[in-house]
Amino acid sequence: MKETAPAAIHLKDYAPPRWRILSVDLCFVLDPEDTRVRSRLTLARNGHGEAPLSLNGQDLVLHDIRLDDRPLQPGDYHLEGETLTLHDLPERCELSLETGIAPAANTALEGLYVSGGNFCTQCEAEGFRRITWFLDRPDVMAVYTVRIEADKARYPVLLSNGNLTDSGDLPEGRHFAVWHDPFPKPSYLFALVAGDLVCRRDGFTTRTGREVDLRIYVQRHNLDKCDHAMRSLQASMRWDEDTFGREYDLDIYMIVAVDDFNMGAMENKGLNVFNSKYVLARPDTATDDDFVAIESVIAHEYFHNWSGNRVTCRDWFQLSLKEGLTVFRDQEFTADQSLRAVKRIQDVQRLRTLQFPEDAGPMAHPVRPQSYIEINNFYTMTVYEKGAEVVRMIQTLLGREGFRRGLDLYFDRHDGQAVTTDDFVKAMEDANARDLSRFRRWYDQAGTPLLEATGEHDPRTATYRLTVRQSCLPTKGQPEKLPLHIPLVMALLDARGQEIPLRLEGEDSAVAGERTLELTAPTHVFVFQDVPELPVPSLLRGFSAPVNLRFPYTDAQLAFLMAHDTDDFNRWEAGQQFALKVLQGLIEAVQAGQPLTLDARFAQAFGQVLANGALDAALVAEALTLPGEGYLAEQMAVVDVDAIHQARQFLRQALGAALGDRFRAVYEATAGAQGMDATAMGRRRLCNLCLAYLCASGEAEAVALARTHYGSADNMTDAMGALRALLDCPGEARDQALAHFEARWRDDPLVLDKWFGLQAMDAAPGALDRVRGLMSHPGFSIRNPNRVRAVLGTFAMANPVHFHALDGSGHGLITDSVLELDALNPQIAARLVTSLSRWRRFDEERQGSMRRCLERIVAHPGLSRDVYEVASRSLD
Ligand code: LYS
Repeated sequence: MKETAPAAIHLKDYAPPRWRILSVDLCFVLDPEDTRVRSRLTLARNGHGEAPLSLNGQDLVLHDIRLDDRPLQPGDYHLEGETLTLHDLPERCELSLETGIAPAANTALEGLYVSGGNFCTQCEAEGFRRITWFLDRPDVMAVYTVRIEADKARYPVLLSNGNLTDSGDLPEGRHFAVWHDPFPKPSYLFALVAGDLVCRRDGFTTRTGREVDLRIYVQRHNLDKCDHAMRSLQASMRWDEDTFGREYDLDIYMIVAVDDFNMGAMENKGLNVFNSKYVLARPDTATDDDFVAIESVIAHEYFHNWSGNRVTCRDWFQLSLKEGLTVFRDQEFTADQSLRAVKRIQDVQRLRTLQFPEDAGPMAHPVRPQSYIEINNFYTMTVYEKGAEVVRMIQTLLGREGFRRGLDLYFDRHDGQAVTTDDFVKAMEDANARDLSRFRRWYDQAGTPLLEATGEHDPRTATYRLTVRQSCLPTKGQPEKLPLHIPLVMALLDARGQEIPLRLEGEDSAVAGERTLELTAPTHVFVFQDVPELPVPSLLRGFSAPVNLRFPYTDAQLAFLMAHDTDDFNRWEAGQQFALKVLQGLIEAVQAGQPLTLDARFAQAFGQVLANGALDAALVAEALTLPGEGYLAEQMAVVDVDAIHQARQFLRQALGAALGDRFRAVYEATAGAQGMDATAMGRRRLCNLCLAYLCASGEAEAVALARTHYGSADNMTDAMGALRALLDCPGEARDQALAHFEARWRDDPLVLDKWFGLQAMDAAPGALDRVRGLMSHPGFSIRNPNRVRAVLGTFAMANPVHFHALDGSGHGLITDSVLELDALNPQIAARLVTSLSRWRRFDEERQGSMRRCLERIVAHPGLSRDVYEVASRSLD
């Protein structure tokens, strides 16, 4: 056990800063082993009092310190642990510091580090304190001027935030650049890049005529993979003007792609730093999903310029203020670029498979957490994705126009400030004269609410009574849950699938179409008038709230909704619920040792979707994708990974066999789609899905088809589609294709990650040895986060049968890796630990194995705060 557990930080202890930093002058003399950072801070006391100045710093060597140009002696300041304290300062002063750091030795990838021989930074949340002593908190905003000096041949490109104001040569082959950012910003938005990079340039004219120079910096050999990122940036800029009236504010916008990056990307003012995975793409190297992901991450970081940079967070508990809002904005952007319903389906799938489990496990926390040990652990699905759902519900309650009014007021009122989620909701209330006080509970209450609905039809009075009850299970520290304000979008369908005009008891006239019911109490009863026959309710349309919904639908009603619901999302959802029922039956059969049979009604409903030529291909593909193993696990009292896998594989194989001719016909009809538009992408998706169903049978003919599909693929989507399909068919075709892929893409790390990932998720026997083999492959490096995610992350998250092998070998492998990683990169190590945190959900043997692994982690000497927090919380 740790001798002294790291301390938690609490929201209730927030206090405004005692000092302000009016301006920052930085000078970097770059050297991989010993970089010198000279900083000059103009400080002013904030309010009255005598408070000392306490600066944050981590892994820094202090070489020099001066107050108003007077050198200080060790007795004049106090340096302890990660704090530098100065007492008895005047109201205003200038502090000059020289610190030494070692970027090449920085494997945590926070602060200033080296990737691919180039310098880059990552400062959110608390990386700036690894660069120099500072008030490293988001409510301290300052104007930065940054001078960079480096060897000119090795580091021809020198970048920082804002505008370039000076540059030139220095003696001994060195050069310099000076950047000035006129917008006051918190330290987490600081960035510096220096290296041997080339850039793809283009431009954008804003609606008020500002010419913006757009640049994407990459390593030379990647210059031909920037077109898509550039187009995505331009589209984002245009969309934010058109949709939310937000315009860009500097003369230059730069994006830099780096190979070693802990997260997706970072919105540093005017100088985004990106994981290269979210920049580089050519149709032959990146899948359609990659293209879409790049577009959305580029948009996300761009949208942060308003929702994050112009208006930022007061403290890190408010993280969702910028992330939830910005995810909502990027989701809307993507929906407008493609098919809205498909985007919604995918976002909901993500939420259910990744956020719902988080909300039901030991790491559960509200959208605005109340405490943390390490803030990096709170860049979560809850803060991001549930946070976006909360913003979406506000839009549903206020309507699009009302939401836009609220957002305008929020930006107007708080431009240049560091604020809270309360300020955001307040702006929404004020702009719409609405009371959202009960709604605010969404920010403070963890857990996924459950809605239980029932309907009763009375033919005598022609009324339909819809009763809806809300509840939420306790989560850690929150035994009692209060009722939330939940928008329930719904309609009633008649026997022909038409929406029945809705008139509630006490209303004068009926309104056609759907309506939004507002739930605020534990139970509501809605009595609809003039409903002559028993309707089928279509509830929670578009997934209008992040909840679990239960309604006792019969199979026949689900099949009816699958075919007729006028809401695209709910038509998909009915299919998912039907599939879930069928799969649950199969899981029980596996557990009872009974033979498995295909449900005829389900197969028929499934086949009808496949045959429905009126539907968009992308939507058909979503409808034909069975709920994932993780989602199925969530529905079980005790997770049985083997039964889940067998049941799901059986259903895929049985559907593939029963509907073989139709899958084949749709395969032929959709094959060979050209182009990168949403229609072509939808066709490729459906085509590859058909191939996967055909291959699930393992029949020689299907394997041959997959082999040809791979051989003739002229794009990465089809190549990967073939490989995925072949994963179910052990044998020569599969081995040859995998070997060919490796040989072809050995030198492209992003493509090779796909090859690593595919094999890590392979459920065939021998997975542990395969994963060990991948880890000793020359291309594997435990220091590269993308590679770790591709191999270890995929194994832990997407190969449940082997990760949870009964002998504990999978858990052991991940535990060993966590401990090895923790010494290098605590953030990535902590992410991996979450795969063990839900041990209570399993049978006794697996519980024991996972618990012992967590105990082994917590007992490890010198553990990081990051890993300690996740492992210890999982245990208590
Ligand atoms: N703010 C970044 C984003 O756009 C992520 C930063 C991660 C910091 N640990 O999501």
